[in-house]
This record gives sequence, structure tokens and C-alpha cells, in this order.
Amino acid sequence: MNEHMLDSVIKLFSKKRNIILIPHSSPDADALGSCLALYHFFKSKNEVNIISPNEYTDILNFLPGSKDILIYENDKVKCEDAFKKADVVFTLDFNSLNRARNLSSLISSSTTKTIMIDHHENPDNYADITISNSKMSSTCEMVYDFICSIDKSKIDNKIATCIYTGIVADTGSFRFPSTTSKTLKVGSELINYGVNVTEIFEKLHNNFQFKRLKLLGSAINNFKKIEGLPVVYTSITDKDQKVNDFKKGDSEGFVNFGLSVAEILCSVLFIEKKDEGLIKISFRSKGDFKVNIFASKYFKGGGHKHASGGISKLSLKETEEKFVSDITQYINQNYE
Ligand SMILES: [Mn+2]
Repeated sequence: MNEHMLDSVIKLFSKKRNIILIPHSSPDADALGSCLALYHFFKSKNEVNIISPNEYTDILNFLPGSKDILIYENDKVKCEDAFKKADVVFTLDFNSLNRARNLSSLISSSTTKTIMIDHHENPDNYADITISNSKMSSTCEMVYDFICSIDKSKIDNKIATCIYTGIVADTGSFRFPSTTSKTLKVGSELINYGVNVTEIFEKLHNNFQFKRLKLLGSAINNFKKIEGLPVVYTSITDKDQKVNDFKKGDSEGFVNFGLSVAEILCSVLFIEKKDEGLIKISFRSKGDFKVNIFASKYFKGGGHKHASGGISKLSLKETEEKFVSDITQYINQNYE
């Protein structure tokens, strides 16, 4: 935040405000951690609501304050009422209004001040105040800086827990390339507020149902390697999901197993979503392999250099065939 921005932020919150905090749809730990940290930060002197476009994984219910989150999909009237009274809207951990899905028109048509805090590349220009830095490990790290620049003395165990959770989730526990010495310094400062490092790891990673382990088994078993390319891919069919009682968030992290193979630079997961009539795609890469460019060129997606998403309206089989041909072309054009 530059000085000019900081001045307008401080001025904005010099009196009581009615604030809405919005994560991207199907929010992850970074998005919800950011919302909840700001919720605890602002709520003593302001009216604050968190509105998520849709449901999120119940793994994140351990975050303090999560029971207060409103879900737009389930509670439209209450959420729209909150919007009518709001004078400041934060959008957190996304760079384009369409990532707020069904909430995007409410945000764009409201006359409130909008503040974006986000670490994705190439942010859209919809906010009154855009705090964007794609070099940051996580939106939670940015929220930490934001809070420190306004009133660091308000940080307590709840705020620290929310921010720490988002940082560890988005950095793969401080190991992705986005992790800087400053990220670790923030982590270290948060631990001084009594954050329970082991418990957060356990809640995030060792808190699943047995059927999720079986689903992982079938995803691993389905992995295929493209001959001659540093690429592997796998899929989860509609049937796999039904047999294993698939819940939102269950497939989180599956795609990363592909990158555990020597010399593999790109791993892809296709999830068949029969009810939505599409295939959801997760792309992961390492090194110089820019998977966000591939995702946006061929699969209407985007995201980070090493972690992106996309969709396909073809069948699962056709999507896989298209993917093999597209990625072969992409690598031949860009990397050889
Ligand atoms: Mn993030």
C-alpha cells in the first residue's frame, strides 16, 4: 500500500462502517483466512459480514468465526439486505469479479467503496482501492501487512490463526517459490500470538474421511504419462465421486502427486462435474513451466504461474484427448 492509499484507507475507517468481506467462490484457506482475519480486526468498532458466494469445505470450519459466514447461495435475502446497508466491500483473494460468481453483479452495481486485496497476476480494474501484489505468497500475508499498517496492536490469537492458516495453505507449508524471507518472518511473528502450528497442520491435512483416502487411491491409479513430455494427468469420474461420497474440497492437493515424479514439470487433474455439465481442471507446474498461460489459452482458465484452473465443456474422454494434443503443441512451440 502506498502512502496515498494508506491515507485514504485510514480516513475511510476513521468512523464506524458497515463492511462486507467477500472471498472467491468455493473459497480456500487463504480466501477465508483473509476474510476472517479482517472480520475479527474490524468487528469491535464496525458492522461486519462475511458473504461467501457458495459453500466451502468443512475442513475449514476450525477457523475462528467461521460459523458467522453467510453463504449467498443458501441465504440470498439476508445477504442482499446486508449489501443494502454496506458502505465498504472488500474482495479478497481474487482479481476478477467473475470469481465471485453469483455475487459479481451485486458488487459491480453497489455504490459502496470497494477494496481489493489480492495476489493474482493482472487484476481487473473494478475496485476503488486495488491492493494487488503477485509476488506475495498469499492474500493472508497481504492482510497481515494491511492490518499492521492500520493498527498492529489489535492482532490477537484469532486473527493470527486465520492469517497463519492462509499462509501455510497457499505456500504448501512455506515451500512454494512464492515463500520469501518476509513470509517466514510474518509466520514467525504470528507464532508469537500463540498460533498452534501443529494443530493447524493436523486440521488442514489429517482431518479427512476414510472414503477420501479411497478417492485419492483411484485418482493416483488413473495417472497417465504423456510419452516424451514432462507431463502427467489424471481424472476423477462422476462415478468415483458417487462411490466415495465426494464433498467439496476432497480432491484438494491430489494433482500435486503428479509433481512427485522425477522430471515431471506439469501435472493435471480433470474432475467430471455431470451436474454442471463440465469438466473442472486443475493445473500444477514447476520450474519455468507457466501453466497459467496454457490454461488461459486452451481451457478458459488462468491463475498463478504454477497453479491454475480451467474448464472444458467436452466429455471427459474428449477433454483428455484435446489436452494431450494442446499441451504437445504448447510445449513444442514454447519450450523446445
Ligand atoms: Mn491465495
